[in-house]
This record gives sequence, structure tokens and C-alpha cells, in this order.
Amino acid sequence: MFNSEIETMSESKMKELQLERLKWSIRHAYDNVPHYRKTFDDAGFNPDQFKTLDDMRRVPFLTKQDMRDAYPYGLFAVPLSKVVRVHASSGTTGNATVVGYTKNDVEVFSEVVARSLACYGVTENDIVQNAYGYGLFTGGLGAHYGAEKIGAITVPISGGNTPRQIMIMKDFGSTVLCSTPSYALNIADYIESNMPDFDMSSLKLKIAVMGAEPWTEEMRQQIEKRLNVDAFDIYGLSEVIGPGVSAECTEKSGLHVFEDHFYVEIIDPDTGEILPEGSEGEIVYTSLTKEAFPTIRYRSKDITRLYHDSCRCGRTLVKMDKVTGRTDDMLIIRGVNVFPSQIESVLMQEEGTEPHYQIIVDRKGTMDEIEVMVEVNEKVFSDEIKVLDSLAKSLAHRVKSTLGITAKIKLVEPKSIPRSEGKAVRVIDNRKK
Ligand code: DLL
Repeated sequence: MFNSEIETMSESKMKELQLERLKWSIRHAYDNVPHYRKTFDDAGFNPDQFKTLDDMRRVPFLTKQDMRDAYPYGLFAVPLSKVVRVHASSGTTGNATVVGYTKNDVEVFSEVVARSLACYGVTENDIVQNAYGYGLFTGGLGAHYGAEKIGAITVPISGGNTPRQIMIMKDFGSTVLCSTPSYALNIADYIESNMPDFDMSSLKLKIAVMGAEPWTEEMRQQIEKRLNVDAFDIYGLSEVIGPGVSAECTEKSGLHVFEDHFYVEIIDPDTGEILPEGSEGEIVYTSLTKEAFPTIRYRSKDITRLYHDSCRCGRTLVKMDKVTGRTDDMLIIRGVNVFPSQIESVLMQEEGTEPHYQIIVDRKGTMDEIEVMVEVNEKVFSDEIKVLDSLAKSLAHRVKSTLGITAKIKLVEPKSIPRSEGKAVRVIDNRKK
């Protein structure tokens, strides 16, 4: 463990620590950020009245829209001279969200990523190939600083240029790959289709650190088999810090939240009510130590569940389920709610399909229609049309019986769905056009 005192702290001691830090963080936001002062005042909430964790329900939420409205620096809580780094979200819809870090925040960020890497068994003896994009995205620099903090050799290759990734992986003897799960599969694809004589055992890769987008257990199996690694989940979001909010351990069952820095709650996305431990809902974050960009009750839109168990790794930190969808990713097809990851999971159950797919949603008249394009492997694609037809039918049947929606399945040729070096685009919703 990277920080065993924290990672094995008793639940009651952790709650004490959180309470003390929450008081500071809420007061810091109120005193230094006009937005918080206004929303707290409007809600009749005074930080002096914050006495127990139960008082959390009285604190107003922060939304993505609030962040956009504050573009670029409106939510910073320290003078800009104290800020040493900024990151930003892509801002495909509306203003980008800009987040800032003081020196101390960068230190915390590095620590939580280092803890995550230690969860998977990464040590100073590893060579970490970091294929997360460097730039305004938090993945690149986030993983980089964490890997350096562990003392591993850090290879800052960034995303893309797949042939070069493979060459470096081999020549440098990389033992750890950090990338999005969809990009890890692109690397596997490239090797399999362009380098038939490539000897996988010439690679020293052991661990894949996968995050930044939802990925299923089926996808984990593919990555593990095809790249001959153990693949672990790393989760995070730029608004809260970046990667390293939570991480799986070698048990691969749930992610431990680094709750000495991030206070987590699950709410009902419709009513905003706090739900009891174990319920599924939207996860809400409050930063406990961040100086430059405190986030108080930030509504992440990510859907998960929080629970305590006695994890065999020895960590006592609260666990969250793998995030399989966001409230704004959820498709409502003729009244049935589905997440892209549920469709992925069903698709991957049939032999011959590849984890490359795209979901196209349209509205014909008043009816929602959904078409799922999924790649099949070379062998299946070169089969008779009859075989392809029956696979498509079988997939449509599975989707219907498992998820309750009628989807048109279109099997497409290998590599016809656009690849991404970062987060994959899974849904094209023409209803929003
Ligand atoms: O994606 C931070 C990150 C970088 C995490 C590298 C892990 C590895 P954002 O670009 O702000 O930050 O996107 C955050 O991505 O709210 C989730 O919806 C999704 N996400 C991130 N990690 C996971 C994961 C980075 N492991 C948004 N599983 C979050 C599922 C994830 N979804």
C-alpha cells in the first residue's frame, strides 16, 4: 500500500477526519468563491452551522452548468499567483470547464494516482508506458506524476501512433500500460492484423491501467487475453481532481475511493435525496483538501453504488462499483432505459463480435429507433451471408430478451468503426440534432 495508515483507517476514524476536513473545505469555498457564498446564502446555509456529516444534506449542489458559467477562473478559491497548473474538459457542448491546482493540489493528485498504481501492484521497478493524452486532459499528466511518485520509470508517450507504441513497448520493456480501454484494444488489433509474426512473449507488459471511459467485464477479459496483462480500473474526473479518485485493487471487485480527499454521497438523480449505503444512484463529490478549485457537492452524473466490505487487500476505504454509465449517457428507447455499456455487454457474449461498436439513435415520427453497428472478426465477416444473418438475429434476440429493447443489428467489417486514441464515441444520437 502506498499510504497504509490512510488506506486501512477504521471507518469511524475516517469519518472524524472527513468531518474536520469538510468544515475547512466548505468554509474555504464560502469565504473565497462568490458562487458558493451566493448559493449557500440563498439556501440559508451558513458554514458555521456545519457540525456533523448529517448536515451535508443542507449544502447546495454544484453542477456542470455552474462550472461552465464560471469560465474560466470564476470558481478558483486562491489568487491566480498560487495556481501552478490548469486542466480543462473538452467543452464539446458549451464552455470548457477549467480546473486549477496549487502546488499542494498537484501533490495530492500525484499521491492519489500513486496509491492507485500501488493498488495494482506497480512499484519502482516498473516501466510505465503512459498512453493517456498529455495536454488539457487530466489523464496524461495525472498518470505521469503518480508513476514518478511511485519511482517507476515513466515513459511519456501520450496517446496515438500505435506502431510506435508497440515498438517502444518492446524496446523499452514496458511493464505497465496506461490508456483508455478502447485504445488498449486498438493496440491489440494493430498487432493482430499488421504484425502476424509478432511474438507477444517479447513484451514484458503485466499491468494495464484502464480508465477515463466506461468498460465492461467482457472488455476486461478481451484486454487481458489479447495483451496478456492484468487489467485494472482507474476512475476519476477533472472536476474533482483527475484520475485517482478511486481504484480497483488486485481483487478486481469494486474501486476503493480515496475518501480522505474526496467525500462521496449517492443521491437520487431525480429528487436530489441522499440514498442509503448500497443503493445505486448518482455519485456526488466534495473535495476535502483541494485549495485552488474546491468542489462542494458536485453532481457528477456518474451512476454507481457505494458500500463497505472486508476487502481481502486489507483496505478499509469505501468501495464504489465500476461506473457503467452516466445519467446523460442513458438512452431512453421507447420508455426503456439503457446504458451503452449494457448493450456492449450483450454484444460481447456472442463469439465473433469485436468490442468495437456504435449505437445510432433516431426518431422516426414519434418512435425511437436504435441501430447497433458492431464489428465482427475477419473469419465471421468472410462467412456466408446466411451465417452473418443468423448472428445478427441472435444478437437482436439477446438485446431484446436482456434489455427489453428492439434494436436493429448491423454487423460491419473489421476496422470500419472509427477508432479513438482517447475516449471512444459509442453513441450517435440523431434525436438531439
Ligand atoms: O477521464 C480522468 C481520468 C483519466 C480517469 C484517466 C481515469 C484515467 P474527465 O475527462 O473529466 O476525466 O472525464 C470524467 O469520465 O465523470 C466518467 O463519466 C468517465 N470515467 C472516468 N474514468 C472512468 C472509469 C477523466 N474508470 C468522466 N470508468 C467521469 C467509467 C469513467 N467511467
